[in-house]
Amino acid sequence: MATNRTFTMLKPDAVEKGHVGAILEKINASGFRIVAMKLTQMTKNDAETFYAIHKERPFFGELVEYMTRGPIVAAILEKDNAVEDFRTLIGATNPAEAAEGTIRKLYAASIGENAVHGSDSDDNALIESTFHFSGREMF
Ligand code: IDP
Ligand code: MG
Repeated sequence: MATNRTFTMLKPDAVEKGHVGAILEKINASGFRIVAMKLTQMTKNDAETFYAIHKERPFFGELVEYMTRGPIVAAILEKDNAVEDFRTLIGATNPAEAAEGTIRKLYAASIGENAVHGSDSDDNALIESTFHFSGREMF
C-alpha cells in the first residue's frame, strides 16, 4: 500500500450519537478520498488484538469494553501526507487538549470516549487497514 493512506474508525460513541455524517463531511472537506469503508462491530478478540500495544495500560479493559459495545465505521483514507494530516484533523487524544475545530474537540466526550481513531504511522496504517479490510474491499 502506498504511504499516502491512513486508517480510521468512527468509534461506538460517535455512531451512537449520530455523528457519522458530520464527521465524514469534515473528512471529505479536508481532502481525503475514501478508499474503503464499512459499518462493523469488533469482537473482544478483535479489540484486544487491534490495541495489543496498550495491553499493559490501566485503561486497557475499559478500552476493549468501549470499542466492542456497538458498531463502528471503519475506513481507509487517501491524501498526500495522510497519516500526519489526519492526526491533525482529529486532534489530541484528550478532547480537553484538542485544538479548536478538530473532530475530537467537536465530538469527543473524554480521553476514553474520543469519537475517532487515526493511525499513528504508515506502518500501522497498513497493519490496521488489512486487519479490517480485504484487498477486494479497497478501491
Ligand atoms: P490515540 O487514539 O490518540 O492514538 P492512544 O494513546 O493510542 O491514543 O490510545 C488509544 C485509545 O485508548 C485512545 O484513543 C482512547 O480511546 C483510549 N485511551 C487512551 N488513553 C486513555 C486514558 O487515559 N483513559 C482511558 N482511555 C484512554
Ligand atoms: Mg494511538
